[in-house]
Amino acid sequence: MTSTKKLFVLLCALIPIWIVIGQDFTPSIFDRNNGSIPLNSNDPTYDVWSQLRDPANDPDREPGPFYPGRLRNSGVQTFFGLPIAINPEDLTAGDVDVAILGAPLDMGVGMRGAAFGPDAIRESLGVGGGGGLPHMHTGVSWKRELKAVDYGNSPIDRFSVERSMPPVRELVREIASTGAIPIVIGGDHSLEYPDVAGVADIYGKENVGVIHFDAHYDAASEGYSGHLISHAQPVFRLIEEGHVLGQNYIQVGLRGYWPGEEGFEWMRENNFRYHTMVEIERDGWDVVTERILAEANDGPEHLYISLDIDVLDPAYAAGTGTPEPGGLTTRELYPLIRGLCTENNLVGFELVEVNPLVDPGYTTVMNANRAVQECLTGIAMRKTGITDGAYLNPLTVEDAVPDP
Ligand SMILES: [Mn+2]
Repeated sequence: MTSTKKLFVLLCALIPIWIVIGQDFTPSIFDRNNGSIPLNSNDPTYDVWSQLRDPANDPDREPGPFYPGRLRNSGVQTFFGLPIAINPEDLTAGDVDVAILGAPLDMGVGMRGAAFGPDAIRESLGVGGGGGLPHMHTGVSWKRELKAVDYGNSPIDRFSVERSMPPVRELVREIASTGAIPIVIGGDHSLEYPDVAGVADIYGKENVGVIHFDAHYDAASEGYSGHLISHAQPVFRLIEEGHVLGQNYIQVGLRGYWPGEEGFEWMRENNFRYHTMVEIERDGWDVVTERILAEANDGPEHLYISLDIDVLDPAYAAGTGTPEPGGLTTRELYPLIRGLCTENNLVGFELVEVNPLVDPGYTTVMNANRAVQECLTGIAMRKTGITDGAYLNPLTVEDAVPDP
């Protein structure tokens, strides 16, 4: 063998060794035990906003809300038959009090359907209030008192809850920056994270208190099911990131089997105030209502309400992703929502977890529609100068029925 051939054979023998030495032993994303799929922020589709159409060739129009209908209940369907606004200039020009934003996101609940929530609420126009007649309990017509608009839907990345958070937060912030109250119609409860953070972006971290109606506490940590955000986690993120102080976080309606001991300990460590159905069973709804109204007044001057429809008993709201028996009735929930929205400086409201696909009786959509209108009525009462959340219409009760 020539020396050249010997060298060649030696080199060939070394190749497998080089291959082994040259291997990168950092965990692969497909590694069974160490896998992770980090978000690729360099991906051209990462930013949902970048996929929006170019409005450069749209016809010029004066800023301000506009009606998409021809006659009432015809044309393009909007929330409660309201006019449309699509940018902050419209809100400012129209001196808008309330802008209702749809957020069709349901990957965070792990069940298809809540993404149909916004359009189901738009289509449920017939559930009273649409025509602007006064609310019988209060004599106030929110449609006459408030300038409210449909702000369209948020862009959503249907394959990623994480990627959908920034556009929702930006739109909520945009509405709040004009002084209008954002009302977000979900969508699943992941939305509470961008909704409350977007409001806190305007009013300041720790300057907003939250009343959270829910059967569940939704404060699972970052490690929950390996996800960073889902409908089980928004509260944890809001507290850990410092948007809301625990002592200003008030929960209503907890029941069933979640959280367990660990979750209650976390809430206590963070000075949460919570009202379980156990407390309501022991002390009665009226007593607990008084406590909640008092606590709402004992906190920051700005209040946000998060309404997970599953706080209602499934008899009233079976059309939801995680129903839990033993909940509130509509007759308990409505006056409290109305009272909170009347007595407090409300800076945001969300309705989440309505799933029309499992709502065959239409019950959930109907009751959810009315819950939003109870809040709108409260905001309108406040605007007309009524400060008592328990105020009732003299025409329908005080003058007609003698005091007991
Ligand atoms: Mn929830």
